[in-house]
Amino acid sequence: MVLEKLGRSLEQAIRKVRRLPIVDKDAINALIQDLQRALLSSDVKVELVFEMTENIKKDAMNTKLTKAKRKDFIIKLVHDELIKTLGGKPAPIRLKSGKSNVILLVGIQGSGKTTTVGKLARFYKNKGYKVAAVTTDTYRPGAYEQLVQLTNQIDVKCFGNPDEKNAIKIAVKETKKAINGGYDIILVDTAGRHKEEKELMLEMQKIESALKPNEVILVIDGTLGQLAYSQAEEFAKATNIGSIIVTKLDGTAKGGGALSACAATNQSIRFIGLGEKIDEFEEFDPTSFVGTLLGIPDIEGLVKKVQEAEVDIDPDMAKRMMRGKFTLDDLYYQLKSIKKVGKMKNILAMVGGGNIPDALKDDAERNLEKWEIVLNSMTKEEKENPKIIKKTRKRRIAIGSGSDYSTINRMLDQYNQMKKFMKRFLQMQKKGKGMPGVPGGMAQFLNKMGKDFKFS
Ligand SMILES: Nc1nc2c(ncn2[C@@H]2O[C@H](COP(=O)(O)OP(=O)(O)O)[C@@H](O)[C@H]2O)c(=O)[nH]1
Ligand SMILES: [Mg+2]
Repeated sequence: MVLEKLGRSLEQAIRKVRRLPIVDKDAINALIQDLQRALLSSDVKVELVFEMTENIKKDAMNTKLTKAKRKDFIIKLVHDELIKTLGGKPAPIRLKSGKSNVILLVGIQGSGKTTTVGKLARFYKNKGYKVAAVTTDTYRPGAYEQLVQLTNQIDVKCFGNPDEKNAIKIAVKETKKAINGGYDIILVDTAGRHKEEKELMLEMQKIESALKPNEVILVIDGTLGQLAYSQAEEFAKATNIGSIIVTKLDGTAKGGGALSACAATNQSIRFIGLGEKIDEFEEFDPTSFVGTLLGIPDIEGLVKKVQEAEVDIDPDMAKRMMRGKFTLDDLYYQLKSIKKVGKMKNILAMVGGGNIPDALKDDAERNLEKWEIVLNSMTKEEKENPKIIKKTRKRRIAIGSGSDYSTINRMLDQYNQMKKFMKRFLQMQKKGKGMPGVPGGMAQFLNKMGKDFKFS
């Protein structure tokens, strides 16, 4: 397993909590100590460890839940904090079909770029893409042969020119050849010597501006631990890093430090390298990664259970709301996500102190599908600013969606009420009056948002 030692100590800490008859203050303090020890020994930065554990402690101490739910809640706090530390799941690379997509790999020598080009080629080939590799490394003797050998294993074409000494020329010429060859994905390997070398950074910049890749991926050696931070920063200054691949996570005790350091640079980690072999590589998904680390295979089940006691708000929507924006789409998605959990009434009651009439709540649950059809007949402008929906527009929407006026009116009513309700909720937050019964995660989240958006 990756980060075996860290995983073992985290799992032990979680098991300890699970075994306790009740989770009291002492138990929380003991858990915090266990977590700190585990994270520090995985080379996670001291400040970050304290910030993480402080967050967990605060939420764990301040949240009132029933005894049974409390255990799961605290485990989920740990889980969420770890995921937050690892950054979210990156959006997939935007690959255009019918076009050649160029992915440029950068990083210092020995970080594992060439190996990773082979791994990526295999990964995308298995997904059905026509993949080619380009090597532009003119520094390392045998760099060209290294990649040829790797790509031969998986029957992927490798472009390069061992006789040319100018890396930028190679990059341009050989990538062009690959584009003409009609490849879907072209993986460009580069040289890397030392992060301080200005020349190297300049070369990267030139290759980037010549090739205009779909994505630049930084390859970082996981054995660096928290030192990965400064390296990632250095490269991010020079090139447009889109994501990071952390290699050599097999057999290093410092993986936690490397992963958290990379995430701290605000780049997402897209893949991780787990060995020298071409298939020792996987997509990085913080949720399942943390689930494995904590020894909680069914994190979904646990999350669901805790969700029943917790309010879940889409952070993007919350941000828009904080700026006073709340659209019909927001209403729809919010209700839909709540409906999925099947606890809409409880949740609305929880955040609103029961101020939304029952009839209204039931109405939303029942009408969600009808609303979807109505929404599909509306323009973006109308959804963002429903005020403009007057007679003529309403008629058009009714005809377009095959709905009657009452459905549309009902939805607009719901929207207005919900908007009013949200406004009141936000005002209360602004005044620092917490909502009774709102669990810590939500309250903390909104407080943080409040700070970000400077309420006063
Ligand atoms: N254990 C392990 N070794 C790796 C991994 N990725 C690369 N390596 C090794 O690291 C060394 C340098 O890799 P290379 O791809 O040549 O790095 P480059 O200089 O950045 O192109 C080689 O010996 C690789 O086999 C990995 O995920 N795990
Ligand atoms: Mg190389």
